[in-house]
Amino acid sequence: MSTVRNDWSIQEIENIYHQPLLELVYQAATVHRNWHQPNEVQVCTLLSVKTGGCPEDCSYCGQAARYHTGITVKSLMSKEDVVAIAQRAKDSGSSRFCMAAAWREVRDNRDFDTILEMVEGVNELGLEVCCTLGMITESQAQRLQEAGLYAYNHNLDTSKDHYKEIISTRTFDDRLDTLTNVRKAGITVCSGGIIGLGETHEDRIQMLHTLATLPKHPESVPVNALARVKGTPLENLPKIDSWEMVRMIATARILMPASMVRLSAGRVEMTTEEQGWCFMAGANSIFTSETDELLVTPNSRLEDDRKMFDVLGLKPMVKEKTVQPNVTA
Ligand code: SAM
Ligand code: DTB
Ligand code: SF4
Repeated sequence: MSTVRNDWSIQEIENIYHQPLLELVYQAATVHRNWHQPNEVQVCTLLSVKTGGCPEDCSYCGQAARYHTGITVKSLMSKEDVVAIAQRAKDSGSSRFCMAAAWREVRDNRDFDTILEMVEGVNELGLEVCCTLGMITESQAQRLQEAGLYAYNHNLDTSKDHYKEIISTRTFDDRLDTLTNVRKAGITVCSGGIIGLGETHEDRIQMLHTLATLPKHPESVPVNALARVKGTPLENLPKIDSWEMVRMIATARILMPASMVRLSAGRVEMTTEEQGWCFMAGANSIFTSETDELLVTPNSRLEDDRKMFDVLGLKPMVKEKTVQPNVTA
């Protein structure tokens, strides 16, 4: 029987992660079928509501002001524009809308008031509203919750050990503090990471261990492959092999059976076959966007995603449900 466990040991995760790939995928697909409808994939629309000019030094990120990445910096969008995009996203089959801002942290100023209005407006459309705005305090989380925020995205990105090689302007523990603030406010947690940052298998296992031993698993776990952005310190790292994504997704699925596992950055460089393996391994959520860009890097086109869903026999999930296992043996 598959139950939700928060007491995984590193050794257990190593044993799962390092299995022969087909064994691992079979095990993950079995867990997936016990907990989810395998033909349903959550479609989340991602929108960058404030782009670039970020003071942080995340070495993977095209939006950090200190790297010369040539992106167009944009100040905070208007509530009206954002709600109009959210409406179109809903009309094209999205059930979640995620607004991202290139901020280190939220400040209690007029921009935050505008974000709160955006959350209210998008929530009124009946979409699950998600934000990713950097670090937030407990009272900011509370205000977001009161405005109707459903989920907050805040990734651990990598292991605690590897974190300091990637970012120096904040710590891994700062990330965990924000996740605690989000939980205290009763907002669901979206937290995952990136592979391809020059980390070892051990780092990936450590990151999954941190996520899977939180007091409550994140309701969503995005698995990103590094989108290599010219001008960032990591621009020349090798492209991640899709089997690495499959292995990561399958392990996440087994460790956190009730969570949504999102095949996030990196899809644009994957074929339908490669993405199909990720869905087989338990991914059940994707990001789309109106502009075919995730934030500042290319994403798969909506039209191609529709074709992929047809080929693989997938359909957009209407709304994330409170998941109950459908078998007990
Ligand atoms: N500024 C906020 C923060 O960092 O928490 C919110 C937006 S930030 C762009 C959200 C997440 O996107 C990061 O934590 C990281 O996991 C992911 N991300 C950013 N750039 C990426 C890249 N080039 N490739 C893959 N994932 C990336
Ligand atoms: C997440 O885990 N991935 C998304 C979202 N959360 C905010 C962002 C991916 C960014 C990819 C690179 C870019 O376009 O900037
Ligand atoms: Fe800023 Fe977020 Fe990019 Fe880091 S990942 S540089 S905090 S936008």
